[in-house]
Amino acid sequence: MATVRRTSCNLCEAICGVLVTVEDGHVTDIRGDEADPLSRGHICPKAVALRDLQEDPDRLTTPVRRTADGWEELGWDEAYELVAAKLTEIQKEHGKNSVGVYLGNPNVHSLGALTHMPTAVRQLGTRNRFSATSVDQLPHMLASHLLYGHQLMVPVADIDRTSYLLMLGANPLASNGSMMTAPGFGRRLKEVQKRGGGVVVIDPRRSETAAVADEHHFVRPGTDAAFLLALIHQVIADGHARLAQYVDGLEAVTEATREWTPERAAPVTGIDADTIRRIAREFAGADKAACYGRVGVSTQQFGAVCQWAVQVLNIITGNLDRPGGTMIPRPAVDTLRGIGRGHIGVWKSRVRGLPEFSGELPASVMAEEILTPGDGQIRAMVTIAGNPVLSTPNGRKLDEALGTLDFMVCVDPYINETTRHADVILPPTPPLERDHYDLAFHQLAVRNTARWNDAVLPRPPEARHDWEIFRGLGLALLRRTPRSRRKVIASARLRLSPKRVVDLGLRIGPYRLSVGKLRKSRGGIDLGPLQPALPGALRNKSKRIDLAQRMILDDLPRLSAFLLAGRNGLVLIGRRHLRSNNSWMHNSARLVKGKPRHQLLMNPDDLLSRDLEDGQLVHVSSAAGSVDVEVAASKDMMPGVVSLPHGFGHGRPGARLTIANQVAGASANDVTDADLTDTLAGTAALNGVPVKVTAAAVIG
Ligand SMILES: Nc1nc2c(c(=O)[nH]1)N[C@H]1C(S)=C(S)[C@@H](COP(=O)(O)OP(=O)(O)OC[C@H]3O[C@@H](n4cnc5c(=O)[nH]c(N)nc54)[C@H](O)[C@@H]3O)O[C@H]1N2
Ligand SMILES: Nc1nc2c(c(=O)[nH]1)N[C@H]1C(S)=C(S)[C@@H](COP(=O)(O)OP(=O)(O)OC[C@H]3O[C@@H](n4cnc5c(=O)[nH]c(N)nc54)[C@H](O)[C@@H]3O)O[C@H]1N2
Ligand code: SF4
Ligand SMILES: [Mo]
Repeated sequence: MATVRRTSCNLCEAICGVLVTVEDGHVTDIRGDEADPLSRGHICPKAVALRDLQEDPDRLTTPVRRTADGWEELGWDEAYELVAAKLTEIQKEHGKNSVGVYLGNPNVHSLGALTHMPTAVRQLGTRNRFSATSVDQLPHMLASHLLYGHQLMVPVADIDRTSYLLMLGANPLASNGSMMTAPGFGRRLKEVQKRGGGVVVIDPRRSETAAVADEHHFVRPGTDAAFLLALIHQVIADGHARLAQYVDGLEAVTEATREWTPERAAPVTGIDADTIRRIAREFAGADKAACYGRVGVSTQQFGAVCQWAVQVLNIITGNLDRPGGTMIPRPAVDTLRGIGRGHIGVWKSRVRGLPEFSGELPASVMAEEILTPGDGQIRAMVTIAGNPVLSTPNGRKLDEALGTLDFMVCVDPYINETTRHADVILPPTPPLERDHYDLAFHQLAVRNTARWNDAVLPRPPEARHDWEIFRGLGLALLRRTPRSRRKVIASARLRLSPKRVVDLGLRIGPYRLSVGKLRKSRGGIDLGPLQPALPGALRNKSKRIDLAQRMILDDLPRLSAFLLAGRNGLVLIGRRHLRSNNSWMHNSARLVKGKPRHQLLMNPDDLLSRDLEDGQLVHVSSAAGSVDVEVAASKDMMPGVVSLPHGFGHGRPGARLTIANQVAGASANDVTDADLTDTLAGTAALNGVPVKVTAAAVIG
């Protein structure tokens, strides 16, 4: 008999409500849930892959251990004991920091990981913690920490009410939006236009989003900071800056941006001065405007300056905290409460001296921390929901480094490019077998809503949820530590179920909800549009916003020097595709079907001047490494810029994934350079990597 169950897709930040049809224990259909107050029926092709994940023969369901004769299954309790014993032994001999941890992207999409993983990881007490944050949204978090007193208080563009949206380095038509939960982003953009509003996209590639915008301007990768500073300069010069009474520091910003004129920005960015001036005036003049910058302006050498400047532009034009501008969501569980306000530079990485941010070191230093001998060298790694061999810069070097470890454990359902180095792999249940409440993305959503989802399918008896794995591992580690109050609290935390944690959070949250109340609602509860919340919601002690952040202003001379040095050759940037999800799910044939999309995109003039032809195999090389990949001519590329998607380039020996042809190709991160970072906070500069492109050598 067929039953239809409600849940949400957690594959990206849009958290769409979906209806899943189950017949005889198998999923037979997945569609959008019209009753969902946030997603209103929207889904994308990735949702069908939820079903493929469920039935995927490549997916592990029980722990495995590496032996001389290959992978061997083992029991859960045995696995926890083995892992805890090994990690404790290595730490006893070489110190706490000898164990490194990488936390990958899917952790933020899993309720059980968010409720239980931090407690388990804390038991390791290591400073060598890394995560996808430093190859992603770190600059947003730094800007929020500095300006609003909390790393996760990130204002979102109020897209449903705005009349002018300026987007830099974001392609929501492929990504479905990020650091901004707005399911059906494309439809919401159209609604902006229907209301008579304008959408302006700044991107070195005429992306899918640029194609539907009212205006698109190419920008030289990594130079957006000059564009944004010029906008700020112009708004101030025109006398259009209007500050809320709780904002300070305009004088210092005026002074710091005095020289950053549109005329100065024009030659370096490639956007002419009149256009910059016009955009500044339209932005300041719009009755409601929002500036939003995403991955393209975060994972570059001046990501922190960019994200600060995005905020400053919104603040000085009076758009922060007003409907149609940028606003701070108020989710039913106050996620910020349980998470620290953030800190930077409290310690530095051992080898290169890059700063920690909120307890994590930049992923760019991971390989060198494993490979460089000495006190504090990493000898064992724990990876949780991450595939850093494909996802972090200079992945080849990391790949080699992982091969030298004394021990590695991965919490991951697949044997892939990274986990093939593991000694033990602990696979969690797939999304449809788990309960879900979205702790992360309601905090970034363009409308306040709340939804609890019971698991659609039962967990098979031999499988474990991720939170059960963290409980098992955490308790096994705790058994090896002396008695303390801290230990008692940690054990108690690990024993609570995620449902209990969410229920408590809902009850003490701003709307006094409960799991029971949410369960009774069809598709979730609508808590209404975003509401003004400042200055009350600010988490810094002064309850004021200081625009003049020393750390950022002191970084401007580095920006000047970078721009002055100029660049002649090609630079590499990244991209995403709708039918591809970071470094995984490429074994879902239904998801990745269609035309190949692994190619290096290059402007036809750049091909011509190098005597290269559309479709041929080319050699792409940087200071860090090289790949051979097919090139595709594309007029959508800015001259001088080439683009490769990340997460491709599977098929390393030992990985056990049935990858479809469409995602063959090469890993962009075999070319990106771990030495190229935004030194201010250590974010990887994955965009704007200087490269050479030549014909690939013909073998044979
Ligand atoms: N060149 C370049 N590199 C990039 C980017 C780019 O734009 N360009 N983008 C960066 C960004 S924004 C990010 S977020 C990172 C992402 O990079 P990662 O942090 O590596 O995350 P994913 O690529 O999503 O890898 C997912 C891993 O988690 C496993 N997994 C999937 N679901 C679960 C689960 O529920 N539980 C557990 N335990 N494991 C699971 C998968 O098998 C896979 O190994 O890549 C970054 N790398
Ligand atoms: N289908 C799908 N959806 C996803 C993902 C996925 O892999 N597949 N990944 C998810 C993750 S982890 C994230 S973080 C989000 C990211 O979501 P987005 O930020 O929307 O990411 P992208 O689609 O990579 O878009 C980045 C854009 O920045 C441009 N760009 C590159 N360099 C520069 C630059 O220097 N300046 C400017 N102005 N632009 C630049 C690129 O051309 C590209 O169009 O997407 C999420 N959603
Ligand atoms: S946009 Fe697609 S992948 Fe993202 S949550 Fe919705 S259905 Fe899932
Ligand atoms: Mo990301």
